[in-house]
Amino acid sequence: MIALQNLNQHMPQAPSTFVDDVDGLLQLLWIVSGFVLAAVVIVIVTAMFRWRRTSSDELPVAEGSGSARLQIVAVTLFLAVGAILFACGWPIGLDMAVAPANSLRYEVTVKQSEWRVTYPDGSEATNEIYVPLGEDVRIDLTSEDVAHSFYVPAFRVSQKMRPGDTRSVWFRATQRGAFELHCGGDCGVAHPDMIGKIHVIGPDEIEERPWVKISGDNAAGQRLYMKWCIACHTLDGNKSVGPSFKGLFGREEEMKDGEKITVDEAYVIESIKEPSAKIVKGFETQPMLKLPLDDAEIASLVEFLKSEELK
Ligand code: HEC
Ligand SMILES: [Cu+2]
Repeated sequence: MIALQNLNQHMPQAPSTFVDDVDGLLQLLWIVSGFVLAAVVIVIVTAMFRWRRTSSDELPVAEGSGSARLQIVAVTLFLAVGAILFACGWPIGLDMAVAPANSLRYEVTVKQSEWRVTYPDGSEATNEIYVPLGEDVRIDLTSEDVAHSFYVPAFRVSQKMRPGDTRSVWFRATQRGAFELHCGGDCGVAHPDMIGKIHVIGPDEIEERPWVKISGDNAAGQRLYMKWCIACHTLDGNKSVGPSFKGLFGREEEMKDGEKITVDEAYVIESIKEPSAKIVKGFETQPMLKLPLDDAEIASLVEFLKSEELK
C-alpha cells in the first residue's frame, strides 16, 4: 500500500470528478495483478523444488493425471475476478461515455497543430479553452486532417477523433487552474506542438468571456502568438522559456554580452527575424529558433505586442 501511495503522488493532481473513480480502478488493477503475479511465482518456484525430476529414469507424469477439481476451481476463480473487475469498470465507463443532458456544449475542431474551440455562445478561440468550475462541459470533437485524440491527463479524460466523424467527451472540473491538453494520438510531425490549455475559472468569471479578449482588435497577431510563440512566451509577466511579453515595449534589458537596450519595434522585428542576433541575459541556454513568418505576419505580431493589454 505504501508503494501505491507513492505511485499516486507521481500522478497529476485531482481536478475532475473522474479522477477518484479512474484512479481507484487503476489501484484495484495493481492489487489484483500483484496477487496474480505472486501466485504464479509461488507455484513456479514450489514446483521447481517439489516436483523436480531427480533421476534420469524417472518418467514424466502421464497425461490426464491432473486434478479436474483444481482446474474447475482455478477457472471459476479467474472468471469471478474478471467479472468483478468488469462490474467495477462498467458503470465508470458508462458515466464517462455519456454526457449529462444539460451539459454546456463546446465544439473543438482539430488539425495539426491547433485546437480551435467554439464556445457555447458561438465565439471562437485557439488552443485555450475556458470552462466554468463545477459545471458539466461537453465537447464535440472533429478533425480536419488525421486522427487525433483529445487528452487531458489531469482530468483522466481522453477521446479519439477522426475526420468526418464527431465524437464527444465530457467532464466536470473541480479545481481552478490551467490544465494541459495534449494530443493523445501519434498524429504526425506536428504532434508535439499540439498543446493546449483548459482554464478552469469561476462561473461568474466566464461571463466576462476571457477568451474574447484574445480575438479583439489584434486578432491576427493574437492568433499568430497562440500558434507560434505561446510555448515559450507568456503574457502575464511570468518567465517561461523566453522572457514574458508583458510590458515588452519600452522595457530596458541587458543582453548576454552586457549591452543595454530599450525594446522598440526594430529590436522586436530583429528578435523574430534573427533570434540569435541579440540574446537576452539569463536566457542563453535555450535559443529561440527562426520561425517561418512573413513580413505581414510579423507586422501583426508587433501590433499585438504593442497592444494595451500587454502594457
Ligand atoms: C522555442 C521557444 C521560443 C519560441 C517558440 C519563440 N521564442 Fe521568442 N524567445 C525565446 C527565447 C529563449 C528568447 C530569449 C533569448 C533571445 O533573446 O534570443 C526569446 C526572445 C524573444 C524576444 C526578445 C524578448 C526580450 O525581452 O528582449 C522577442 C521579441 C521574441 N522572442 C519574440 C517571439 C515571437 C514574436 C515569437 C512567436 C512568433 C517567439 N518569440 C517564439 C524563445 C522562443
Ligand atoms: Cu494530434
